[in-house]
Amino acid sequence: MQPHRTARRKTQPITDLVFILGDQLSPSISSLNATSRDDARILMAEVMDEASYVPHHKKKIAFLFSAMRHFAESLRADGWRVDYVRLDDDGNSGSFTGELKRAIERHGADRVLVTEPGEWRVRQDMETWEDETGLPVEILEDDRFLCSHEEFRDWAEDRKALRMEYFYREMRRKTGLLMEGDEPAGGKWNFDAENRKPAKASLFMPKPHCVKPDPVTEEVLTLVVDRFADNFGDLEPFWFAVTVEQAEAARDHFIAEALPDFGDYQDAMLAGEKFLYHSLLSFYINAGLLDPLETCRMAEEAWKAGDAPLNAVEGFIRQIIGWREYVRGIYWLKMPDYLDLNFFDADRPLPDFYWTGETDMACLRAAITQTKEEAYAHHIQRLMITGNFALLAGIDPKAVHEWYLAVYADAYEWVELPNTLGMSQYADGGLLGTKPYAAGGNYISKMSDYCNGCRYDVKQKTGPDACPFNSLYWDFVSRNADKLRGNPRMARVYSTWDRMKDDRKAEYLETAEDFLASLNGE
Ligand code: FAD
Ligand code: DLZ
Ligand code: SF4
Repeated sequence: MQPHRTARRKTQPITDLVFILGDQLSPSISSLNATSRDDARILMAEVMDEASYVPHHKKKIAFLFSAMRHFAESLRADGWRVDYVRLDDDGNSGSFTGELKRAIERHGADRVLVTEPGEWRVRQDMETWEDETGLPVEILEDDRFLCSHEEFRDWAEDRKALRMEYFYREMRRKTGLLMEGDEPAGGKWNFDAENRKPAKASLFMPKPHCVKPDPVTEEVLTLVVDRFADNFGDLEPFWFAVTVEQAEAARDHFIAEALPDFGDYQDAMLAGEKFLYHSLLSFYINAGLLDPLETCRMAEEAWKAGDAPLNAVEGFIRQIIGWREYVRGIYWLKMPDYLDLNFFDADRPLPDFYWTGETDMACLRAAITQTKEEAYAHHIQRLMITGNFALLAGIDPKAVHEWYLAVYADAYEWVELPNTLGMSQYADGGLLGTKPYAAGGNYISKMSDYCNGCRYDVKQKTGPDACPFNSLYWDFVSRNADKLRGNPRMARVYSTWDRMKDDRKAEYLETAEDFLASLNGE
């Protein structure tokens, strides 16, 4: 960063208005790198449009606003001139465009600088800014990502299938992460086969890194109580990191305490253990407080130092330079049409219990209750509990998408939509996955201990006490036969279904029908 120079500041005309959005809280964001302290006025704004385009979890709003306020302070301390507009400030227009126009009225400017946004809808707004303001608007690439939109398009061009695994190998080669010359460290690109162990409750389970709210956060918490009282989720206890330094401490904590077991238990679920060996870093990476590549390099260092095994470190790095980059590529390649895809024509409304957690199904109750409490659930809960249920029950994928976008503190459409609509709901017909992530109760019983405390019996297949996932699974298979039968990865499933006696099939379908009719009191 450049040294702080104040002497010439007051008389110098401002030339650059730099708009930093709430998920651009990175000290080296491209919009800042394109200007200087002498030439720039920074704008940051809490706006109602962003705070309400879905009914965000209270913790998500509190996290973003507190992190934004802290980031503005750190920029000021570093010599930048910052206009920070609070949600309740007089005259707040409620929108990015409105706040940009007001800032230009206040200060004048020769040009607007902004880093490209994560979300399509914001990009659409940004494209109108030159007309709205009469100023040149430079939309700069977001170089916090390894793969630009152009690079992803080049990679995707002419490929029949856009498989993450091949994209990931490109990213390994590009970064040199876990590479030994041209070969992957340990002789394999992917160690997932070793990563499917069910977890056991342990005295040594890592605890999350919690940060006590400071006065800035306390003020934001009061604002959220006042303005977002009816939103989903518990505001307190609030434990998120809200500064770069605090997020870095959370990362150090993860690398020391949980990374070594991250691989082994990546797919495990345990009642009463909300976090297991996951990193809880997505909030910070997505908001910009942590640099993704630096985070991967630190994990790689832990492996090199012998502090974490290769299967754990490879698995962790794959999620970040593989999945995270890949879903962003897919989002920008396929939007805006992606949002409306609905391969199965699913149209059932989202059951109320997604907002309350009030259901007899212990696995769903646990995943949703912890989502309410923490604005967090780990990947397998999102994919194989709430996602799997919505898929089997034929819930409208857009309603499912809007739920995920609202309830998780790490949710921005660029990352949430491909994960939900694509990976979890197969609404894109198999662009992201080779087959739907659909599973009956057996899978949940194998990977978790939820079934022990459930009013349903996972071993019963049909009837009022049978685990609903069992009948819903076959109902899903039967209902979507015309769309899935041709998929080679579904061949065994359809051969089992075809061999099943008709009265057995009818029992499954009746049980599923009764259960579905009971959702939302149909
Ligand atoms: P860890 O398990 O510790 O993983 C490490 C890091 O890898 C994460 O912090 C994250 O940055 C990255 N990562 C892992 N899996 C993915 C993935 N599939 N896509 C992108 N990045 C990944 N992730 C989000 O960041 N925001 C979302 O809104 C989001 N919505 C999801 C919705 C559904 C239906 C599903 C199935 C997954 C979703 N994910 C989302 C991916 C994943 O569940 C979260 O990234 C992860 O649970 C965050 O917790 P963690 O930091 O403890 O992750
Ligand atoms: C998520 C969010 C919320 C809740 N509020 C704001 C806000 O008031 N101001 C802001 O700049 N950003 C906010 N964000 C993050 C934006 O929604 C995000 O920057 C865009 O969706 C682009 O990805
Ligand atoms: Fe979930 Fe079925 Fe197990 Fe109950 S029995 S916890 S509904 S998988």
